[in-house]
Amino acid sequence: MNDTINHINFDVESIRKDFPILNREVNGKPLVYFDNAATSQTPRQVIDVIVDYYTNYNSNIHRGVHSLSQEATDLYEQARLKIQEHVNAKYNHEIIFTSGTTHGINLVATGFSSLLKPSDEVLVSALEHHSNIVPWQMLCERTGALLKVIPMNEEGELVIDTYENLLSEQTKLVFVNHISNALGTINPIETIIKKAHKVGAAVLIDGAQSCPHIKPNVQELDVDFYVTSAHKMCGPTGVGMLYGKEEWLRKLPPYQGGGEMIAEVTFEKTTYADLPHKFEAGTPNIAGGIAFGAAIDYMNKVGFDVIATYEHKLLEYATAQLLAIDGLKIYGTAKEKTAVISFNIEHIHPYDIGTILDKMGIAVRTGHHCAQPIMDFYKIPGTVRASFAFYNTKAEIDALVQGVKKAKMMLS
Ligand code: C6P
Repeated sequence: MNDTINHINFDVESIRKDFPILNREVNGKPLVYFDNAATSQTPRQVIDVIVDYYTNYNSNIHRGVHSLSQEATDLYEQARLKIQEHVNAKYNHEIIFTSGTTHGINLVATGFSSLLKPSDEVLVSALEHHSNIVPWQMLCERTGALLKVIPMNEEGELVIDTYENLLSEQTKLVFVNHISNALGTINPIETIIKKAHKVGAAVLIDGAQSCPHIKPNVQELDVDFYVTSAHKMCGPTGVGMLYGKEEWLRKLPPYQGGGEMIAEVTFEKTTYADLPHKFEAGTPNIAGGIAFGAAIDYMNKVGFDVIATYEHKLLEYATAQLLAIDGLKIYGTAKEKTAVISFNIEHIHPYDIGTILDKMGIAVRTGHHCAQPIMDFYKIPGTVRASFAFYNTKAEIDALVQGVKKAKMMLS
């Protein structure tokens, strides 16, 4: 049956059949999974790829002349090409496999240690996840560079006028997320990148929350670094990617030393492998990398345009329904936002609401969402966060709204 939420003709029931976990019950109730911003669910098509790897060609890559190793290497490198195509990178060697967004950011932040001096400045946005704050603070501690913050407003949008004033010839790096995990705000990264480049600063975009909803075009954006995690977009945990412009990846030193990242090793001197292997020391998450490619295939088959339109309808519907609950406040009301609703109910702790919802089989995240500065801005300990994906339904939102009403009654 099609979900005709506001006349969108999207066969969500057929999509849901791809996700085995959506059939399970939690606490005796059908699972309603609204914690997609933490990690998305995995379709059978991706699970099968992982099972196939361990069943049929489990072996190390780039090392063996034997057939299994070559099969695994071919499929792993095909996955790199899928990621390249997905983000429209110019070269496949600009795609570095990582263990996820956090790894990608740390790789770049560590690499900049030798490129910054104490008079340099780096800009971070007020809307960042801790992963896009702490590595840069550590970089500033190492180099003496100054960390400045692009402020946010009450709606959860960045204040671009102030950003412009913060930029100067001292600014060497700007790092902003494409979409805020805590509020769902879509940041104006095109403008942010253009303005940073005018003063000669490089830009890293944290795409952990954008890749499930938007196909980024790194060449059109002219972004220097773009990072994401496969597990936010129907792929497995423990794998992700760093896109870096070739010139930057050549400039940065290797992040880790080890096997496969070298050209030649003697006790006197080691020379490094060319890109992308210079940044890929050790045995990677091979099944994960191949499954990352399968997840991209799956999402492309569903279609990013359809996903964005459908999820937006879910967002509009859920926002209206939740706002009708007396005392409920939504944090993050940006004009441009994805399907994330962060909310609180007057005088009730978010954790208590989350716990009661769980008893009803409804999974949401509660707390600061690894974005404590945002919670400090609103002077709250945390929020309840419901984050939607294209396999969620209007009926599930109705269940959430009923659940929140019940939780409010029990806790007031
Ligand atoms: N946010 C959330 O519940 P990793 O853990 O490396 O895959 O992703 C880190 C990360 C970085 N940036 C943003 C914007 C993110 O949302 C996340 C992960 C999850 O919001 C888990 S904390």
